[in-house]
Amino acid sequence: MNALILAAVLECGVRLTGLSCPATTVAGAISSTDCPASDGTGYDLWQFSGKAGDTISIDMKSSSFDAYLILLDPSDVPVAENDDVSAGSTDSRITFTLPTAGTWTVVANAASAASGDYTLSLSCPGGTVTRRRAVGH
Ligand SMILES: [Ca+2]
Repeated sequence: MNALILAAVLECGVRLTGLSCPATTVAGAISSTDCPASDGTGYDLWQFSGKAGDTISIDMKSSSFDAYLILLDPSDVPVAENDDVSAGSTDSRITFTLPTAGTWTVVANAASAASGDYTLSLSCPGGTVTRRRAVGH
């Protein structure tokens, strides 16, 4: 779906938990019983807690359907979306630097009406070591 039609999504979507930093992979399924978006595509909403300044990566993979990802900020405003990670793949990836801490939501979606299993991975800066790049001013 396009992020422009998210209003209907947020009205009926249950927020799933299980994604967390520094790295998690969850399994899910888009089914015909999901609350559909207005374009007929199914989706799941996955929450995670993010820290300001973290550059996170989200990967959605499916062998059953064409994956589509949207990232919502803590106010449910779409801030990033991706259909295909590369020309040769229908999987999706978002890499994004979180400007604020809070509860972010991943919309795991299909690019067109379809159903099937998928995996969703979250990767955040790991460990307790703070890495800072020196800046020249
Ligand atoms: Ca795709």
